[in-house]
Amino acid sequence: MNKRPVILIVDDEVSNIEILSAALEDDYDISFATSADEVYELLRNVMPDLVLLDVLMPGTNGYEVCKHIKSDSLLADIPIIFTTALGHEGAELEGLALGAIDYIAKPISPAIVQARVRNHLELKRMRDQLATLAVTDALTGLGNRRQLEQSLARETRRLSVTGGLLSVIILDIDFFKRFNDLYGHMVGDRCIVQVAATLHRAARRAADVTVRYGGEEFACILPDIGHEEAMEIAETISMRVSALGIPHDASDTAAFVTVSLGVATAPCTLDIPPEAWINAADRQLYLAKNAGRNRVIG
Ligand code: GH3
Ligand code: MG
Ligand code: MG
Ligand code: MG
Repeated sequence: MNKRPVILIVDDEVSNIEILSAALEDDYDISFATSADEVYELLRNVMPDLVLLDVLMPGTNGYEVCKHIKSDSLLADIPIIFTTALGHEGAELEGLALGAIDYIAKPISPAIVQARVRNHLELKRMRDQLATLAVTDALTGLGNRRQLEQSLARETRRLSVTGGLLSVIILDIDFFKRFNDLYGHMVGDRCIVQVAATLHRAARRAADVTVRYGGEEFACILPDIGHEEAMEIAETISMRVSALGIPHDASDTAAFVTVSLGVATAPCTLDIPPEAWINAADRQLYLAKNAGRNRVIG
């Protein structure tokens, strides 16, 4: 069952909250706050899909709340609609300039609120879908190269603060051009999907990121994993791909599809660029290929 969207209503007047809730509660789960302090508290616990935000409140006003939400990278994508009795152009412009998506004048019309909320939630859903598609590989469902770059940048930054280790595994299918030539491109695609699924199962902690970053090349980003453990994961992947038993009569290494893997591990510091892990793992992969393929080097 799909979870109902959560709408956070912020208004210092309880009667306004009641009117807005009545208009929306049939379709959405409602959270509410009557002051900025309550909003900050709530945002940490509830991740609303949309915020209806009053401007005039005692203490911190709605504009300040909007700025706060927009400056927090975890919250910045939440659409904000101002609802206020300040019926002049300047007030509306200020709200929109701060990043609010819309502005509804009080007294509100329930039908208009329903329609605008529905439209903005639909736009948000499509934006989120697009953002996911932009980092997903269409053939395998793994992350793509853009995902690799984003995740590496994020994890190296995060681990620089905690002083953690980062391991990266790069994997390349052996003699895959010959495989395509012998069995055809469609069978080749199916082989890529099977290798991807094997990789995904082997690196499945929430923090692990697995991507297809080239035609038959994959990478695993393994935060807080040391070299020994990364080598074990790579060996497991190698064994499991062989165990798939995908016939490959044109391979020099075995009668079935095999892979070569390169592993690199280093503690994160701000002066090491993210691509250094890829370059290092790539060098190990190159050595694995030259040493005869179907092996892990790290
Ligand atoms: P090596 O053992 O040295 O890696 O040899 P290789 O033939 O696997 O390496 P190379 O990088 O020269 O060739 C990769 C081949 O992968 C080329 C192409 O035929 C195939 N390939 C790349 N992308 C795709 C894809 O999306 N689908 C299929 N079926 N094949 C692909
Ligand atoms: Mg008010
Ligand atoms: Mg290749
Ligand atoms: Mg290859």
